[in-house]
Amino acid sequence: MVADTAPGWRGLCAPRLRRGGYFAVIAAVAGLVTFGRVVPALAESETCKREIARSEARFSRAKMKILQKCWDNVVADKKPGPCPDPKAAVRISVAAAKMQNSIARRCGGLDQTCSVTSDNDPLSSIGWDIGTCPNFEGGACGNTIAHCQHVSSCLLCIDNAAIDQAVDLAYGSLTASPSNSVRKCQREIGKAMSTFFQTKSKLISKCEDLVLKGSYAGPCPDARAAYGIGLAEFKAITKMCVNCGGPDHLCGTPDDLTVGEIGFAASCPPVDPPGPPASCAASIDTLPDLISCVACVTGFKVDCLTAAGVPAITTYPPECNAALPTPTPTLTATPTETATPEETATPTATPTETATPEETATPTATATPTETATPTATATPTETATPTATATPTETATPTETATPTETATPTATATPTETATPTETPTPTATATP
Ligand SMILES: [Ca+2]
Ligand SMILES: [Ca+2]
Repeated sequence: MVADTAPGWRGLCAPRLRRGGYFAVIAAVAGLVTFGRVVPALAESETCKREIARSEARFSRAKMKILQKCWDNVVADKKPGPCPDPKAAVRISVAAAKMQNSIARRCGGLDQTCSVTSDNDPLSSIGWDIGTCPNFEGGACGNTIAHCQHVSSCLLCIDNAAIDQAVDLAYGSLTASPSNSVRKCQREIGKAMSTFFQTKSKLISKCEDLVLKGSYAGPCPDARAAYGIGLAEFKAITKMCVNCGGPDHLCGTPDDLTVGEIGFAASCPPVDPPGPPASCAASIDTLPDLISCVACVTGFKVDCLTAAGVPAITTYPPECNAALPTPTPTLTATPTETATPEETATPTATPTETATPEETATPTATATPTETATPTATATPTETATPTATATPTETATPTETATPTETATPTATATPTETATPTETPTPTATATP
């Protein structure tokens, strides 16, 4: 199944690009007729397509960051939780409205309104003539797509579902702890997750934008992005190991914080990242299990979200809409998510949209350890430190983090992605639990 999807994931760029070329020819001819003026339809369609992809990625990153910061304050005992708190909820609503507005502006024609369709970029011209939203994990994101406002609704729904799940995974099961070192570890897990999400999203989006505007044939991620993604994942794993791995700052050694001390789901959600890597499903018994799960699931989210935004150049991987056997714990209360205001200036009020009201989930109790404010000096001491986080696995043979793209000697801080480097992109360690 995985092998089957890989070609689809990559393969559709060529025909779409050819179509872009076709339009370019039309534009050129029409341009002659109109005395050198470029036919706006092409430029607008391309602008619209790119704006959809860009604004989706921007929203997903904004929401991730807002929730992560909110939860970070909760774990640090600076705020009571749960998240999003009212302030975070407003910020998320604003980000959602921004996305809707920018799509309406770029895709809605002269009136900049999606629901008045006569002047819109036709959905077929932007690759969004897909009928219905491709959904996420068998959820509720299957709305009809008849115009660009429905595109916004679709992407917001998918983004919300995916990010809520990733955030729940990182923060939703944390054990309340008076220990500064435990809390530091807990905070670092969420932070590393969010940072990896941001970086991977940016890299893939950048690549996709090149494809959308016709300056790169695809597929995405290209080698450069893949290297950057591998490096970002490696850094995330290293950070988590440094902060959760106990005095030796290594994962898979006896002094690690235990899963019980940290608090985490008993098993990793069985999401299946598009392409070669296997399902993230695994029982979470050790710190390496936990870290592998966070990295795997986070990578999966970005793969799906970045694909959802660009139907013109890639098919939505079927893995992204595979229903999960067990509903993931929904601990992020998100009571206000529904706010996402309708786009303005809609003369013919389309009452259908009511963006994603299903968000109101159980506001269950979360970490919020009470005593000792001491905000745990999360100095993140060793950014560079121990790039060989598991180089010395010592006993217990846990294969853990070693899968990272190390082969190319000391990735450390130098970044400078040398295209050659291991375009593996999915170093997720898949720690085989060795109880
Ligand atoms: Ca319009
Ligand atoms: Ca350790």
